Amino acid sequence: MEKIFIYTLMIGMLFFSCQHSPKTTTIQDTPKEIVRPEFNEDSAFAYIEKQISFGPRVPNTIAHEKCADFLKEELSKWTDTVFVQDFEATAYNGLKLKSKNIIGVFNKEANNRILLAAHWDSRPYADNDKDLANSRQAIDGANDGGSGVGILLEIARQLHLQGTNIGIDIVFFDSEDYGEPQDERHLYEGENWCLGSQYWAKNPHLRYYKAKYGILLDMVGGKNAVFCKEGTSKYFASTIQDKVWNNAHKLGYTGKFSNNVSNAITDDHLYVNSILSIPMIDIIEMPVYSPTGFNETWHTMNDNLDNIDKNTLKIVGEVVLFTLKNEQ
Ligand code: AHN
Ligand code: ZN
Repeated sequence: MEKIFIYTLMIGMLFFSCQHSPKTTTIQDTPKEIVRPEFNEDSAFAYIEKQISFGPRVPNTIAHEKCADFLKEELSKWTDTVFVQDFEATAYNGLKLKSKNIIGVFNKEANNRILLAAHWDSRPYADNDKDLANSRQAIDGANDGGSGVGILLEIARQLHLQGTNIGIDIVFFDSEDYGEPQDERHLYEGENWCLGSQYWAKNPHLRYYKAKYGILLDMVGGKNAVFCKEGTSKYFASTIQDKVWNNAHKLGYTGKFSNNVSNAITDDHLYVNSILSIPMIDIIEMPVYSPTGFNETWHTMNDNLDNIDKNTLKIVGEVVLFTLKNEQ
């Protein structure tokens, strides 16, 4: 009788303790809940599709002009203020490029600001295509140009729906990709890439423009893309880079945001760092064993919609939005 009583008591205690143990652990360590932000990759993809529908967005073409109108219209749906900077850039060969940086602003008055950017022009030359006959053909730039803009337009839409307390500036740089073709590289020198960001860094849309940091998106829609820590970003803004990569890891994207370091490149963030002294990182796909440094479609006719991966768009979109939410 006594034994039965003890067993009953023990089983009861076991039951009691099992029921209550989870509660005890949550009180002891209250990990901050990870809230996955809402980001619609179908919408980001549709934004890429729309850009491509105009034709290659090469400066001095009708397609480029039409796309500029679209970007301005779309940004004005979601942001508070839109600025368009008209300027004439000079290409490597002396050609004057009618260029436009397009800027959408949330909370113009806020001091706490984050800068987001991508280039919106597309390259006039498929000079990395294995078919040499294509070396002066303009590319769709679905990934190179289109993907960063697509993700940022979707982020703008989500920020409009979800709200933001901090200031956010979305800058679409023009004339990034009009650098000299590979087979004429020996004929030219100078800083012939990233003409829009060079202009903007010297002439920001507001005179005393300042942001806590910036994130550039470039080639963020590739199939099975992995993002390494790009060297120029590491040199100027390693704290920001580590923060963004840690955020990616918190969201479960450890394999996609690798701690491997890739080469330091000249991209739009270089000029924001060196001229404006705003620490800015580049999220850019640079596969480790790639001969060009970039993915296989880079500056080829294959940089088209067929080679865009919605899953990559989703991952990058979530990581950037999550980073913004953590600054609120
Ligand atoms: C150069 O290859 C000089 N810069 C890489 C930046 C780039 C080109 N991003 C897209 N296209
Ligand atoms: Zn390019």
